[in-house]
Amino acid sequence: MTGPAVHVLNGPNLNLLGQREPHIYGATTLAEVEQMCRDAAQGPLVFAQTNHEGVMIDMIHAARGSAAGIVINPAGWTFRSIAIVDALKAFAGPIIELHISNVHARDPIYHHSLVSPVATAVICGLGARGYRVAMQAMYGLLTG
Ligand code: CA2
Repeated sequence: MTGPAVHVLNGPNLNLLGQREPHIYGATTLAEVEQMCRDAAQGPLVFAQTNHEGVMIDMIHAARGSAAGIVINPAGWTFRSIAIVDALKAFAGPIIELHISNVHARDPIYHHSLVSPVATAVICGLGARGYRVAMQAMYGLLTG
């Protein structure tokens, strides 16, 4: 484990992944997503989920000291939280915003992300495998 550290941060309700609404979010659980990320990791990996906005802000601040890059699924905060956006602005490394579903094919309330302007890249609509793609993309960004 000599590569750069990556933090994969997941927002509200994603603990329910694989247990509810599989027609939208698929059948893969968050534990399986974590394993997928660990299998793809080329260095230290922090994988976390929280339903609490302040906890997520603390996690983003913690990443400032220890992560080379952040993959974040901000879930419902994507469309609402200036505080999450402000925290991400203070992170110097690459940020990949990830959504399991294709948010643009959904209801208009999911169309305008506040996070995208501060993200390096955005991945959506690939289902849980988007996390694997995000991990590969992140190492590409970090190692050139
Ligand atoms: O597609 C995504 O990954 C989302 O970030 C998921 C969020 C939604 O607000 C975003 O617009 C798109 C919702 C996460 C809810 O997760 C659940 C998972 C399983 C069952 C119920 C909710």
